[in-house]
Amino acid sequence: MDFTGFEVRKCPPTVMYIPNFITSEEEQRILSHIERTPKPRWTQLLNRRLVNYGGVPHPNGMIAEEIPEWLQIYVDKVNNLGVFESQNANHVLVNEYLPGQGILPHTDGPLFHPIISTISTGAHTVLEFAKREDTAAEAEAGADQPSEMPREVRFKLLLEPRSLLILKDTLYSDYLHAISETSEDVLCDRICNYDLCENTYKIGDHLVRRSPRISLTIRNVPKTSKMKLKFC
Ligand SMILES: O=C(O)CCC(=O)C(=O)O
Repeated sequence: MDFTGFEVRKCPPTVMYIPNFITSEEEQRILSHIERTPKPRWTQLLNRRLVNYGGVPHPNGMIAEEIPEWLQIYVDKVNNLGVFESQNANHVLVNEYLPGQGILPHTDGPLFHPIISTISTGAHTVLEFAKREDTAAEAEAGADQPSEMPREVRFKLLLEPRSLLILKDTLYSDYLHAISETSEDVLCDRICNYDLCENTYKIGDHLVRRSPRISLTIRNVPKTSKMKLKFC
């Protein structure tokens, strides 16, 4: 796919934002599958809950598991765009955020091929970016080792429901991303993808109330292994 028209030009390379990547019917189907996810499948964190599909990424290699068909459809849809170049996505992280919840500044770290694709469903959010300090801790960081250091937010992206976001290059390697723990977002001039959004927004004191949001972060985990069964 030619992404030229979807590149967010006002931030460092490379961000692609595709509004309405999925239809409302597809969004509803995803939300109803997620709603039916058994409670024990969820990992409850302080500020969100999540489910891994495809396996749990690990430095020794992810033990690959089959992604359910209802979800594989969207992994294929992203793979078919050629997002992961010569690779294919093999992992989906489902995050659920209630109003007031978010994710601390982090990089996705070395367990993933350095390209992130995220489908947003349910509601919007605002993703914030800060420049990474060049510390060994941050170089090794992942979403499980976030940074609580106060940092200057350099720019933001408004992620509307049904959109696809792709992050790679300098933006993957040199920037932390985060979602503030707030119940409403201010549409400020640091949001740099208004021109690509589905809707027209008014910059100013306009506040947008958050509702529950489910994100599907679709990535490639290069190091995988098959489950070894040991018989004695
Ligand atoms: O929910 C999102 O859009 C971001 C998720 C994320 O950054 C992560 O899980 O590492």
